[in-house]
Amino acid sequence: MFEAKKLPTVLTAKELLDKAFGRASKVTGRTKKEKTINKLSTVSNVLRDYFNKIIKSHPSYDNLPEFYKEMIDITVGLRKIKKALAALDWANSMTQRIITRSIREVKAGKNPEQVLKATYGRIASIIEQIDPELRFLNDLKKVLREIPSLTDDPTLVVAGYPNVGKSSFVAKISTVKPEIASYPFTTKRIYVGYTELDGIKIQVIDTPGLLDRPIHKRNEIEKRAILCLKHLANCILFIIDPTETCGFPIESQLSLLEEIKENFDVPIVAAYSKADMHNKRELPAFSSVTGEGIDELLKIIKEKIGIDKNR
Ligand SMILES: Nc1nc2c(ncn2[C@@H]2O[C@H](COP(=O)(O)OP(=O)(O)OP(=O)(O)O)[C@@H](O)[C@H]2O)c(=O)[nH]1
Ligand SMILES: [Mg+2]
Repeated sequence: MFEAKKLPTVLTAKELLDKAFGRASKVTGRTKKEKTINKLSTVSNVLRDYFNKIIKSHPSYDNLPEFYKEMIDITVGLRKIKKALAALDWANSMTQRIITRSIREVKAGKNPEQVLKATYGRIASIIEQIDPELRFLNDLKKVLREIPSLTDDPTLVVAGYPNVGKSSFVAKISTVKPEIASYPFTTKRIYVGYTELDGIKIQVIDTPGLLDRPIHKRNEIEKRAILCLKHLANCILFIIDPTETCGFPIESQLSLLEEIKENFDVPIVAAYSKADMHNKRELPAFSSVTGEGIDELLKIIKEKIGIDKNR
């Protein structure tokens, strides 16, 4: 699985030049000519190793799971990342070509000091040209780190209006304390819990702010974020609070359910929450307070997730 944590910090143009020229300044040689050649080789090695390290540290974005691809695209743009990496690749081959040519000139008898000065100047100008890309790649690391790390386990997405009892349900069924991550592009948080059904690990995701209001009223970014749950969900649990203590009439809750049905083609299980407060049983009803109905609900979910496991 892709781990943004493993991406290295990216130096700015100035820092990278300081690193390369600094290393070269410590190099010696028996003659001026030899010393210059050694310095140029050092700069060449430092830059080549550096660029290769950064470029290799990135995954093949096209091959990432759809969820991540979509998340990254919404957040920073895949094209922008590819362009930045291509710029580094360009700077890498340009600087290598310049240094190779300069070494040849020194070997052929050109004034070593003049060649070194001119070469440093040209290298600096190339590296400075890609300063925005270097900075972008460094910021990217911070942004990508915020994307929730999810597993490939069968996934249940929990939906429903605010206060219907989504988080209580996730907390109730989780064998470990749910992890909290945030979507990088909003202040919205995502809660990821795990439970086990007959030995199968199930990832349970609570997405406050996403599937808790009419989709058609959302802005474009939110719509894309909602749709990106498509790549993730094997099943959606839609929680309805028939007591309306959540503050939303049951009609609104049902029409959101309809909308989610139209937008997602995964199995959807609708259930009543807060079963300790009412006697409605047209749908599976559960209580996160008393635990009533939870096992039965999980059984239904397990069957539904099982149907769609081969994605
Ligand atoms: N009596 C009773 N109260 C519940 C139950 N589940 C949740 N609640 C209460 O309902 C309120 C909302 O529960 P949450 O789990 O935070 O609801 P939520 O859907 O996650 O809400 P948002 O995160 O705001 O969307 C809280 O005050 C809970 O204590 C239940 O099974 N029975
Ligand atoms: Mg919640």
